[in-house]
Formats: sequence, C-alpha cells, structure tokens
Amino acid sequence: MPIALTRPVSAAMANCELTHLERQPINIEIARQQHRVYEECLASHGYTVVRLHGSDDLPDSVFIEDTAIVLDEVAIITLPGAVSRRAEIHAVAEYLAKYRRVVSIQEPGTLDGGDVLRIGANLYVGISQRTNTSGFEQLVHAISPFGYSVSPVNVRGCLHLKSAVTQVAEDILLINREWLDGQIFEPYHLLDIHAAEPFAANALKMKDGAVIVAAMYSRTASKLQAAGIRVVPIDVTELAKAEGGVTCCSLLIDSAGG
Ligand code: CIR
Repeated sequence: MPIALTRPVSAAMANCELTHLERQPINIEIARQQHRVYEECLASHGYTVVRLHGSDDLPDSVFIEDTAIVLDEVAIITLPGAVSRRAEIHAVAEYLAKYRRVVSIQEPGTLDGGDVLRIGANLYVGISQRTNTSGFEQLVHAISPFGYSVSPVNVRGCLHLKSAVTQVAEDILLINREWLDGQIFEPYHLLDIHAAEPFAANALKMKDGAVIVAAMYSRTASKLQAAGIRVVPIDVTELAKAEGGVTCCSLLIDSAGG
C-alpha cells in the first residue's frame, strides 16, 4: 500500500517563512482541521498515512514535501533553501532511512522538494530562490545512475516549480505559464490555470487518478473536470496563508520497500 508521510501543523506556524505573500493571522485550530481533512482524503484514496511527530520549534514543518525526494532506489534528503527550515530534515531522514538508502544534499547546495516535479523517469527541477544549481547538480549525481533524466527549469515570481506546474493526469500538466517558460513541458498536454487563479497550478494527483485541489480555485477545478479529471476540492485557506499548497503537506511514497 502506498504511504503518505505527513507532519502536523506546528503551534508556531504563524512564524512561517513568507516570500510572495503578506503575513496574515493564521487560525491554528482551523489549519489543523484542514490538515486532518487532507490526511483523511489521502487515506480514503488508498494511502496509509504515516504522521511523523510535530515540532513547535519548526513553523513550516507541516510542509514535509520540501524535505525529501523519495524514489524506489534512493531517498534524497534536501537542504532547504530557507535556513529556518533546515532542522525539519532530521525526522524525515530518520524515518526514510528505514526503507531506503539515503543521500543528503550538502552545502553549498540547496534544494526544496517543492521544486522537484517527477513524471515517471523524468524529473524537472526548479531553479528558484530555494533551489540552486549546486543542489540540482547533486541531485543529478545521486539519481542519474538509476536511469532518471533530470532537467533544470527556471521559475520566476513564485516560490517553487510546483507552484507553477503539476501533473494532473498521465499526460496532462496543470500550468501557470506566467511563472516559467513552458517550452520544456510541451511534450505533455498543457492545461492552463484560470487566469484569475494564479496559485491554482499546485494540485496533487493520487495513485487512483483523483486530484486534490484547493477548493478556493473553483474555476481551475472546473477546467480540470471538463478535461475528464476527477477533482477532490479541499479547503486549505489557512495553510495557504503560510504559502503552502496541496502537494507540500505530504510525501507520497509508492511503497515502503522497493
Ligand atoms: C516556506 O516558505 O517554505 C513555507 N512557508 C511554505 C512552503 C510550501 N512548500 C511547498 O509548496 N512545497
């Protein structure tokens, strides 16, 4: 059974990193409730949800996606671009080391999991404010022996590559072309977000093909539905105030072994 690794909302989430948003009050109880619904959704779509322990010292620790890239052959532990987030990696590394060989990104490299879009054996890596070329090169070195192709993509105006593009069906990517040059993705069918919903490109495709989207982006959700995609809208308003999307609250792992 596939695993969804999660981490609870920190009591300190109000002190989260923010890059493109103004700080707004976050209701931690509502954030926790939204996160629980998100976990329940993953469970009802076939994932075993494994919740690591929380940390009130790590405001952004709920955004576990940024701490690792898990492939069948190896797990890459990232070095998050935001210094305040670096201590998040330890609990994740400890868990993943039970199931995978673990390789860690080292300074001067930085890499956030939100910058890594995997489509089968192709990995696209956002070069962003959080991920630098050394982090990219270390990732290439760690995984190309296993037959993965790894391509850099410059992103601008958003936090991560997956703020701008995610996979929503086998051959369909949901994209905001304002935030990257979409040319590299042209072999896929590209579905543009609704222009009034720039943050809507972050969607999470589950194993059964259903796609979690943020409920507030209903116009983009309608476009997905019109393309034949099964959409599961979830309220994530409080997590979004911390600049989090729906991919970043879990690490989806095909199987514990492998
Ligand atoms: C940060 O700025 O690092 C957090 N406040 C939000 C991280 C969101 N991560 C993601 O989309 N992969």
